[in-house]
Amino acid sequence: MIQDAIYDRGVIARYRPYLPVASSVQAVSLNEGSTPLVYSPKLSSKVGRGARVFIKYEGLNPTCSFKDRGMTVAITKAVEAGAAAVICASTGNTSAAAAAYAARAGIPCVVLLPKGKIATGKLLQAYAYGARVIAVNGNFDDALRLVRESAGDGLAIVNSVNPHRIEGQKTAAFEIIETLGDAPDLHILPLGNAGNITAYWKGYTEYAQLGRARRLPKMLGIQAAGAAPVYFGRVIEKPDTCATAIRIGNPASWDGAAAALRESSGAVEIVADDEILAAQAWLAREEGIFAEPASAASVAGLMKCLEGNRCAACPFGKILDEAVIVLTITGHGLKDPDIAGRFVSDLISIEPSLTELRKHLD
Ligand code: AN7
Repeated sequence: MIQDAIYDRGVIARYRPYLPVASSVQAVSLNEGSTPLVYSPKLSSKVGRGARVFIKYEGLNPTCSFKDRGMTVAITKAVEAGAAAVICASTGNTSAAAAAYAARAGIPCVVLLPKGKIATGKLLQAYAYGARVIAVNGNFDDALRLVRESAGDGLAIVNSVNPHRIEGQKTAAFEIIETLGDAPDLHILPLGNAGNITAYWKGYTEYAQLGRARRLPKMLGIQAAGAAPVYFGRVIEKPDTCATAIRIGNPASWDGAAAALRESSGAVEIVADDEILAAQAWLAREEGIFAEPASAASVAGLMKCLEGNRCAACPFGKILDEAVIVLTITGHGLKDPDIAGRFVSDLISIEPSLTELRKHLD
């Protein structure tokens, strides 16, 4: 006898009472969530003072990014509302998730992508899941504006301007609290369109209000230096970074990010592209965790704070000994094979003989 729980263990099945999905509504799910919280001994010892650093590895979701948590709720609600099709603008991961969950629901999906600035893996996913892919001659902010303008055309918008996305994404904070037994002292994550920091803060505060956590973390958002509107406090007209996922100049959830930063006594920090790429390599080689560049920004941010050249507002200097720090790795490294291509520059090729092989074994 197959139990119901075997069919669906996604975030709606596990957190329905905390989500805007009635018990009568069938979830559109791919068993997203339940991602591992991986202890990082090397980051912990780098931080020192008895700190423990954990990585919430969201790259292990069904489409290999954190976007699946919000998309299961957004697509479930779109189907419930009778939407004929869904649309989103994306720097890549939202479109991959939207395409997959729309396929699962059996409804068409249109994705608008900034032309030429999408990591190959994400583009392939959108096509593989059968989305209609449209490249916009402009950046993500232009694509999102276009999506918002299309609102009257009978398409449900599944960008994080859709509040159901935030609801689903907050479940990552629930899982962290359940695993640790409390909220961490500090939570570090990349900051792009600002939906995720808004969602984590909502999740942490909701669980604290329910008595599931005794404390709240300080939130530390990391932006790429060339695409840092929240850090600089102004819209960036031409955002630029190798971390294409967070190449965003005018975040839709700016207000949510500002509230999370203010209420948590957190801060936003910037990292340069070379710091992001160095952190990506370090995390893969030292901890065995392969992150896409935007996600490696979290690690780069932590390293920058450790080196002491952090901004005045940085909560890092204020955290106590034996702090618990969580870092979100938002997307898998395989998402962006072009950036990762630099790792294979020293490819060795040999004839299939043991003598040949031995020349390379010392
Ligand atoms: C790997 O897919 O905005 O601050 O359109 O893909 O919640 O936007 C992606 C964002 C971090 C930033 N890490 O999160 C999109 C999109 C990865 C991402 C972010 C994104 P938000």
